Amino acid sequence: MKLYGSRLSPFVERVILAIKLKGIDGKIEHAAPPGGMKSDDYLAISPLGKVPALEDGGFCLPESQVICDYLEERFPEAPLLPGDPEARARVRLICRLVDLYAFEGLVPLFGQAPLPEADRDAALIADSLAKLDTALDAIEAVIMPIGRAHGDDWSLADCALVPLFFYLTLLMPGFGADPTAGRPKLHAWLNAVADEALVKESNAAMREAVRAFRAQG
Ligand SMILES: N[C@@H](CCC(=O)N[C@@H](CS)C(=O)NCC(=O)O)C(=O)O
Repeated sequence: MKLYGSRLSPFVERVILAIKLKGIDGKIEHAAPPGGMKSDDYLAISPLGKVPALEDGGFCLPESQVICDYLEERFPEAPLLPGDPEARARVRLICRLVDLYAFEGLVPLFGQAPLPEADRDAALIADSLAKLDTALDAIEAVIMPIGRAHGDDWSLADCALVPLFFYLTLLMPGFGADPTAGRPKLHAWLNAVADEALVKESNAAMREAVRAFRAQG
């Protein structure tokens, strides 16, 4: 199986975390999109020209959460969805809140962060931070109070939250905001997972990818 995309992308990183938690690293070859993200070759693999995409034999699959769901069914050992319907729904809800609402708030901050204060778009930033507040409050309402996102075991919710929080903690302080302020459950979750080897390795790999990206200028 081939996974396209680098660890600069929080969407690629979500899939990499699922792969590591499932212990299937050995089955996965990592690759850059052939000819670039908008090349004909890569558009045949990922019609929107985005990363990640997974290739499994002749089957090509874009969209990080759909890839994670596919891996969950393809490799049911080391499950990343709990057995109980309510707990499964909580995990899926966190993934959905991350995808539909948190990234909507985060994405504009990528463009604003490198700009000098005077060149920043204050209205866009205020709108982004408000969207992030709404998304993070919704996640705070559903996340479990201790341990991993849904309790004792790793789940697809952690795979979605770890790379999201890498970028939130990197970018939000530069705009005077803190992603866990007033959100005790998310604060506890972040503290609990930050000490895990899996998360340390993920954060280090993403930091290095950001450094390399910035060094390109
Ligand atoms: N909803 C998609 C988002 C993927 C996405 O936006 N990937 C970015 C990299 S972080 C990308 O490929 N951007 C290139 C582009 O939009 O042209 C997923 O979950 O996989």
